[in-house]
Amino acid sequence: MSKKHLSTGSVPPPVVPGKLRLYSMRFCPYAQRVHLVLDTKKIPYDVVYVNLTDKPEWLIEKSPLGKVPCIEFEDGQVLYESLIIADYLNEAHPEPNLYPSDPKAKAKDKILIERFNGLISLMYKFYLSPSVDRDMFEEALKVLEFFDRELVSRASPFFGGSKPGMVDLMIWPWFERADIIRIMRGENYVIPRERVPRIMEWKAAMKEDPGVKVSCLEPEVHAKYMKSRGAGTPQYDLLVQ
Ligand SMILES: N[C@@H](CCC(=O)N[C@@H](CS)C(=O)NCC(=O)O)C(=O)O
Repeated sequence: MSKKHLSTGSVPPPVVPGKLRLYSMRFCPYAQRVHLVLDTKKIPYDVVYVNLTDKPEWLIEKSPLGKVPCIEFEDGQVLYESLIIADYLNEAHPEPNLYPSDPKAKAKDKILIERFNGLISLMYKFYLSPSVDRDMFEEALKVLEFFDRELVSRASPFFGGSKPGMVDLMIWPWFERADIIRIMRGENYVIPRERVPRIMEWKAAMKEDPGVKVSCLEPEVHAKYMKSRGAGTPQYDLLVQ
């Protein structure tokens, strides 16, 4: 999986017959959402990692917003936007179904994914903004407590039941990166276990899931990348030998 990120002046590698192609960046949490769905469903795919600072000229032809993730089919058609790709993959490759079969329960899962967006924008401030404070941390903890209560009411190890479902996979990349805040900001920013005990159990269970393990990286690695990004020189190839 440790492949160099292609940059300006590169040519896109030839398509691999029988495989979907995913344009990705090793540290992009949105791209990881798509990796998680592909790996959970064991869909064969080929990854092309892209340098998002010195973007290849061809990226815009594949991904009209110049972002990852983007998937490309053998006939050249593309899809972009992580949640739309994830939903497409779940419909086109129905096993295992990552949503509840009941339409109302499915809609509720989508509401949870939507509500998580508030936490995503807060987390980026913790990674990259020079001014953060305890009030912001408290705001983030309140969102975590909401998710903790939701897990309690579902009375299952995962939001998806006995196995990770779409909610689990769509929010996981930010939990994998949660400790970046402690590493970069210090012990004042440790998530208190007693405030979100079910989330902590869930986090440990997610780390052990076979589909999650494929893309999972340790928080220290994520922090190293995030520091390089904060310094204006993102080390996309941090894991390339
Ligand atoms: N809403 C998009 C967000 C994707 C996104 O922001 N990707 C970042 C990398 S983590 C990107 O490609 N940034 C390059 C840019 O904005 O030029 C999704 O859910 O797929």
